[in-house]
Amino acid sequence: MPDQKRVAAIHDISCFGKCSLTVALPVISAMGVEVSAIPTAVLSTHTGGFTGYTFRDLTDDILPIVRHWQGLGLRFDAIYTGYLGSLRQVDIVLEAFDALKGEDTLIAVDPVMADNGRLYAHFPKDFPAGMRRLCAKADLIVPNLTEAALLLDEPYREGHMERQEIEELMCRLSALGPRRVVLTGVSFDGDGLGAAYYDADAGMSGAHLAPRVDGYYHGNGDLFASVLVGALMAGRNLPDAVRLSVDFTAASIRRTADAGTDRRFGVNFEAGLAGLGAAVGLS
Ligand code: PXL
Repeated sequence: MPDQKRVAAIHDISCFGKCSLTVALPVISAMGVEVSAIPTAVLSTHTGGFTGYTFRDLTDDILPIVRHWQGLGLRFDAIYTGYLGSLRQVDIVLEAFDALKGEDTLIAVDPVMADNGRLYAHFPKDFPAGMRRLCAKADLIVPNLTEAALLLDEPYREGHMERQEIEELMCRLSALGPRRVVLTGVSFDGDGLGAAYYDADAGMSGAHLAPRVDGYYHGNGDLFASVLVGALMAGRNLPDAVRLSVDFTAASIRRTADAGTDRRFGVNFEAGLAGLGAAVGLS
């Protein structure tokens, strides 16, 4: 048996509407990887399309959790961050990195803050600058195209891009600090949608696309990044992990579209979890 990997996942809990921790926990666990959770906020639903949701900010709870874990001598193979509850959490999460990371810990930052050209509700205008500081300390970042533009302080461009433009974009993102970049929501033509990857150390880049399903499905960025982190922890290399994440996310969206489920509720990934485990060698 390979040694048991352990991930610390730092995201919100949206009590309804599958995203963040309610996706990261089952998905990474299904890949045979242990996940511990640090909730950044608790909301009755996510903020994408619902109104009247509750929002409990847990900024002041993060470091006490981290210090307790530190006292227990816990070690993590990856620290994986997503939606933060406040700008102040950037510095707190940076402290958490220092407190919890070992020599080989993968720091994976999904700079969750925007999509379709717009910042999510609640985030102040200077949030992207905070996220940039967090990304600078990451080994791997997983932005979508809107987040990439905000991180680089460049205008967001809708639609398809040339392969070379995508590669240059990933190089500029890597120059912020992370050696590996996985960019989501990439398309080179009308039919395919997926992700591109860049590894500065290996001098390697590429992309994997799946057939496009029209419409915006909430939580699919969290699903993608969770599969990616789980696959890397399960020993897959970056191109294989990206391929698995694109295909799993696309299949989950397709299932949801076929069922006609409300797009705000999150995608049906549950039906694919056993296959995901099998894909990383679990029986
Ligand atoms: O899926 C990203 C996300 C996570 N958590 C919360 C959100 C969003 C996107 O809107 O609102 C609370």
